[in-house]
Amino acid sequence: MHDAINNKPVDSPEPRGLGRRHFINSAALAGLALGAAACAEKKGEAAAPAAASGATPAAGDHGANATHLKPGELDTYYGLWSGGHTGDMRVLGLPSGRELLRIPCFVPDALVGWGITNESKAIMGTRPDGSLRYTVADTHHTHASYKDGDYDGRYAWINDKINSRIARIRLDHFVCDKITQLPNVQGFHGIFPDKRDPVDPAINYTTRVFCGSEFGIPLPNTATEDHTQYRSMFSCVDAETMEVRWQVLLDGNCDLAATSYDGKLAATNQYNTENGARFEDMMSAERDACLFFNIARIEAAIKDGSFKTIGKSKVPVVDGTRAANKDPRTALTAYVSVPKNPHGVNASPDQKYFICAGKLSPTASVIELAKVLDWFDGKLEKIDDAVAAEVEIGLGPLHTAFDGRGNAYTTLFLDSQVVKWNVEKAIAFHKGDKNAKYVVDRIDVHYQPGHLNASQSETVNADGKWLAVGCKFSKDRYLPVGPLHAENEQIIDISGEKMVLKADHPVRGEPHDFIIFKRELLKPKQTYALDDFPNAIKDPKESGVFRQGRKVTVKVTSQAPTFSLREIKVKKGDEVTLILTNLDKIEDLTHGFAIPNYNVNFIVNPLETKSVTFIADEVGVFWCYCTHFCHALHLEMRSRLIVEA
Ligand code: K7E
Ligand code: CUA
Ligand code: CA
Repeated sequence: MHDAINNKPVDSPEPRGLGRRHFINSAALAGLALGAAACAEKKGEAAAPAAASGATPAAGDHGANATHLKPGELDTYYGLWSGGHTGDMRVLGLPSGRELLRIPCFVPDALVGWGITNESKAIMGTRPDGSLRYTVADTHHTHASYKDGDYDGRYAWINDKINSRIARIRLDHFVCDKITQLPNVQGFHGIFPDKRDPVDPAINYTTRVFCGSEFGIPLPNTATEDHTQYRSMFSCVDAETMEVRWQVLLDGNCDLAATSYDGKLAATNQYNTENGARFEDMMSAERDACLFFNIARIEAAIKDGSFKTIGKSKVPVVDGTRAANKDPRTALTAYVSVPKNPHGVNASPDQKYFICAGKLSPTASVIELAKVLDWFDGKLEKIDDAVAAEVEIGLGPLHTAFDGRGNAYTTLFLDSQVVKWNVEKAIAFHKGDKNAKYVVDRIDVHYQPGHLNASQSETVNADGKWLAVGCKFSKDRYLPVGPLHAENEQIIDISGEKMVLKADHPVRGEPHDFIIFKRELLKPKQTYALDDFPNAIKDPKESGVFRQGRKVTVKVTSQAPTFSLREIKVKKGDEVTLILTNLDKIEDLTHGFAIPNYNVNFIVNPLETKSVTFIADEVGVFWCYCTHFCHALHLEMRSRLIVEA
């Protein structure tokens, strides 16, 4: 074991309360007595390369496998990262690991004025008094839209686990354009877009996004303590309208989600299939499930009217519980048995398998998708015969990535390692070939990794070049900055047989899921078009202060280094809506607009229009100024708001 934490006795008093570190390690130790012994032997072969390669690239590290790019050199991959409970999405360049942008979606962002402007508030959702409905979020998973098995650069989605929301990001402007709250769901966790339609071959791109939910709740939600009435649901969101199309009632709690390349199957790893409400009860069963959804059948059942609705929601809900789906010929769902409390489920790029990681079991399960379809067709007697392998890989397996050469890379949370293993060899070993050496390599990471992903990993074009790992603990890797440590993201070269650790990057808490893909797949726009905004002020001559009773509309444009209005006069008590269009068309010429004491600041990018609404309740002169450096006379770029008594 790498650190004392893992050796802590399960029952030792935990002065800091039930921290996540204690939770995961003690839970795992409780469930792992056997596996731990088995894996201890394998540790001997572990990870010399990590220690040897270290975290600092050697001097002269350059060329195709360099992570340190020279000044002005561009990255070759984009990465879309969930921010964690900062509630936003991060955009990285890879392999450098440089953070290029944070895209606000669920929570306010002071840089761009997300949550301040009317346009962003309309997307985020407000209470009747105009205040934001939510200001916290916990983003875990981000995935992008597919076409023909690879990303098509249209959209990405990201989840908010706290308030059960899913946000869509437009990948042309890198902005959030829609947010949907899932009804009757708590602990919304895994998401995955479908890769094509299960029925219509012409639809070879994403039209649905699947959403798991982790916490069972009473349906409809009432204050009952009887946890036998608590259920989770799996939801399908329309990729275009962002409306919830349907939901499936389940046994157990969803963790991650995966989709097949043929569009026919989606799956979530289910833990707590015993439906316990308390910690101990959630781990009482030795086995849980990878739960498969037959998408075509679910949608046919809804078309036939075989559904109910729950509470105020109009979303059709079908019954996906075990008891209701015993007959394979009519089943909407199939529960494939996997060891207790599984976590990640990932689709291999050869399109054949879903890999389930054991979390509390030191194993990975390989499920063959063709066999799951056979079961639904009545051609496979036992659904568990779809399991092609269940092999030991190490302690605390969470998430799996792929290199397109038949190898899988799984994070081992407790071992603080990434293990590289060969899927076909694991299958051979499971079938009885005890000479099949399926573990190819192990590498130490620092420390306790959650998600990992490889370049193009979950696409048909997995290219096996780079692997990034989101470590939850950095401990000694950075200068100490008080009790809150940076998280540690590490970049590993996986182009060879052995993994090579290339770089450490500190990151603000906290990393979860991400994807890495070739930069050619995106065509970002550098400016807006005036017509993108119905309220655009197309000519500075249209500027002015327009009054309708107590409602005042202020129309302003910006062109470096001036705003079109030098003075804006309103009266105390007016409801002021200020619309600002940036008429500068040049790339990277962004202005800001701040109003002292009125809690207003937002930016307008080239040809972008935004608006804010506030009550002018304080009399006086307020220097509105440009907050975003735009010009040599940026500091002079001002306008006076004069609020008269
Ligand atoms: Cu493993 Cu929420 Cu994807 Cu984080 S989950 S690590
Ligand atoms: Cu305009 Cu700074
Ligand atoms: Ca941490």
